[in-house]
Amino acid sequence: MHARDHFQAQPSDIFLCSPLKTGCTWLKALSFSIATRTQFDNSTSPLQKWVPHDCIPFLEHGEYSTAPGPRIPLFATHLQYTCLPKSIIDSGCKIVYICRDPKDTFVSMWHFFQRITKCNSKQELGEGDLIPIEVAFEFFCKGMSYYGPYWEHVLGYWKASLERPDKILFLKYEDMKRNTEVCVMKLAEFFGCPFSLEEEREGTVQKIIESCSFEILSNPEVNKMGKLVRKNRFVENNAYFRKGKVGDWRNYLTAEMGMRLDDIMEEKLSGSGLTFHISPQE
Ligand code: PAP
Repeated sequence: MHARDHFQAQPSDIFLCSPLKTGCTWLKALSFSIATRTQFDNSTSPLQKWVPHDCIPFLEHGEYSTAPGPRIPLFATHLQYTCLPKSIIDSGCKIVYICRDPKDTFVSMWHFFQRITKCNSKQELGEGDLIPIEVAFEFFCKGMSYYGPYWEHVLGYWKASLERPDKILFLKYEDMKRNTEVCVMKLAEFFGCPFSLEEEREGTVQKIIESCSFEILSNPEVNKMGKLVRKNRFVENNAYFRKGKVGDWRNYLTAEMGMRLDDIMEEKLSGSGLTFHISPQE
């Protein structure tokens, strides 16, 4: 509501949108590196001292006016498409959306909530500990989830991307894992700053991919030891870097739970052309 009432998008602004836990941190790091590649190299990159969430601020909580990172026309949000501030659509801003297999998304979210701690709480346990995974799974399947039901979130952006493919780039975490290079090239083109032949020859694309890989990105001190404080809660930055794997849900959900969520998604997405079929090898 704050962003809706106060945020005024400029036509050149680009928005990175996602449900929770679908690869936003990674997408922010890649996008930031692509957009600022002529200003910074690996050693001078603000990603060395700021967590990606501080390099590209969220619209939520009005963070865009207080984020410590350098000012670039990139913003992020977890809001559903229909909840975006009107000026983003009216100004014809570009949007990159990333989503993920809902089973892995749910498992990632469940873990993450256990890492959220109240600032003045003496409790060692995070709030998520209060909810067993089976109970949380029921909520997720019923659509009770942060930023709304998962299927509504993806469908809103999916339909908009079909209507305005020049303005909305729709990505999946699994595709980005499988072929990061193609996604990075697509992102650069979409941002309006494609890689030149010289940059390709010099390996700029590979350098960006490498610097944003799970292993490297999770390594700077700020991402190992830093904290993100939000109102009366905080999260250690290393909670944004758990495993970064496709198919980790198998370690936490039964096959039946997996099938149930697949069935729900199939029903909710039917006729849309969007699917989340992931091959077992992944
Ligand atoms: P957010 O919604 O709180 O911003 P987000 O970054 O979207 O979280 O998702 C976090 C997931 O991305 C984590 O997945 P996991 O719990 O299944 O491990 C996190 O590990 C993963 N992730 C973070 N950085 C990277 C990266 N560089 N490459 C691949 N995956 C990553």
